[in-house]
Amino acid sequence: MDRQVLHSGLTRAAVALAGGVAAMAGSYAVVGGSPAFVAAAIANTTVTLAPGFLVTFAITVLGDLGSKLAYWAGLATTAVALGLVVATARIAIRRLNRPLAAPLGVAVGVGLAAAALSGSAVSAVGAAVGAALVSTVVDLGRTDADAASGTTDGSRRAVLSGAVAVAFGLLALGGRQVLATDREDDEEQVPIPDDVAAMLEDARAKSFDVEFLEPLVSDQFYTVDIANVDPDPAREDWSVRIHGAVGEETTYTFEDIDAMDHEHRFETLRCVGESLNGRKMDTAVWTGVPLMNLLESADLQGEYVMLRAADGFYEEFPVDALETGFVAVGMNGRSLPREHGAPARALIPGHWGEINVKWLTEIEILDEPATGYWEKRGWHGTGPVNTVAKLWTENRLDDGRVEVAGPAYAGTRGIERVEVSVDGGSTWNDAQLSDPLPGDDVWRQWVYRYDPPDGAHEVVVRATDGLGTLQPEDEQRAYPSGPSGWVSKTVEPGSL
Ligand SMILES: Nc1nc2c(c(=O)[nH]1)N[C@H]1C(S)=C(S)[C@@H](COP(=O)(O)O)O[C@H]1N2
Ligand SMILES: [Mo]
Repeated sequence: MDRQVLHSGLTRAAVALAGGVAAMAGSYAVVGGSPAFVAAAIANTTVTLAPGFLVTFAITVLGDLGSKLAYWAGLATTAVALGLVVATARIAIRRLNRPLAAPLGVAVGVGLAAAALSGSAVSAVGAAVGAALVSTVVDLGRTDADAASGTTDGSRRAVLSGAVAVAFGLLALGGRQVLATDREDDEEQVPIPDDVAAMLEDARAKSFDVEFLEPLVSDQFYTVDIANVDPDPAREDWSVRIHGAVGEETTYTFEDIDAMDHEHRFETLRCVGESLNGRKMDTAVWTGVPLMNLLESADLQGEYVMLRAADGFYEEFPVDALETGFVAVGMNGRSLPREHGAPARALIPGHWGEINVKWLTEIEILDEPATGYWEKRGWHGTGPVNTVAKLWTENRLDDGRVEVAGPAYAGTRGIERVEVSVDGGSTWNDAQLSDPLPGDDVWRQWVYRYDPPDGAHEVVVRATDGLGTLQPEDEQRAYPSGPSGWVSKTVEPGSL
């Protein structure tokens, strides 16, 4: 191929891609990482359309990296798609030979495409401005010499468009950051209610004084989402509809729920897809109303329930589990954070995390069993959690002893005992347990301190639940029914 043609083709592609990136940045600047972000639809589709085995592989093997990869793939696809729109608009408009035609054409083309992708006019305007900016600067950068010779310095224009896109992108990110910090500051101004503050203090007092051990109310609560960009429904627009096999269909707005009596509960969540000694298990103080208060007047006539959410997630389970369920609107004394399901989520005590549906929109009562989002993909994550004692922390104490510690959790069965072996499982010793927090579905901490043998040795931990059942030793991977087995770790006292 003619080098000149190849060269100008590459330049065009670079300008188009820079336009696509700037369009994304423009959209992000005005709507942030909300569902109206122009890349949200494509990023979320990658997960929804991916085959079940691939999603399972991503969750169990890649973990959080998997969802990051999916998000970046979504961003890249969006940049290329919008870049194609930029390129098409520029080629179509060039023939007009009017100075304002190119940016206007790009703005209209990208604006329409972005509106279709995001369903948001504001987001589309942001995208249009970004793409048009790149297009304009690149055309202004065409020097008189270029014009006179009829050629353009392709590399220079490619670099110029890239620089504009990057500069604009940084500006957009910076602007968002400032806005986000302002909002956090506002949130921190609101005092935590006294009764929640007392519960948080209780948890702090009952947490072991073990260095590097996460306290009984988690510092960092894990998140698991099917969407790369979470829903962000406004409170005023939110409602939950109770329908299906019911005598009386009802809908509650946020205001309705806000007006009801609120309770505060300690509750632990654990994801069925986590690794045996993983970190997708956490505890918070949740504020909300018992689900039964909402269902009272509905007259339930079916045996099963399907909870549905604003992100397209849905999970089914036996209706009995609703009896102790909760609709949470607050977490640790603040309003429920977006990533945990704002404005309202379900909490179903003792069950795996997945049926604790976030961004709850529907409670549908069913006559017949149905299949939930993860069950369609092969998981069995709607039942009670497995018993586990985790080994999260190993410390060397000043007196030479070794201190091992972690959380233990068995859902509503509770934890009665945790034993530790420091000789690979031959002999067992009772660990000390933290005083139980009030609540029917809360983890406890365990700690064990011992004089270590010389050199590396195998520490094994096992829990007994409140029914007196010892945690099974048999090791099972997370897929499909949640991890099980005794956690064990090689401890080398010399390296602690
Ligand atoms: N709407 C919705 N609810 C959801 C999910 C989701 O992707 N969408 N993930 C579920 C899973 S798999 C888990 S483990 C828990 C995690 O809750 P968290 O993100 O607040 O920790 O939420 C559950 N509820
Ligand atoms: Mo989960």
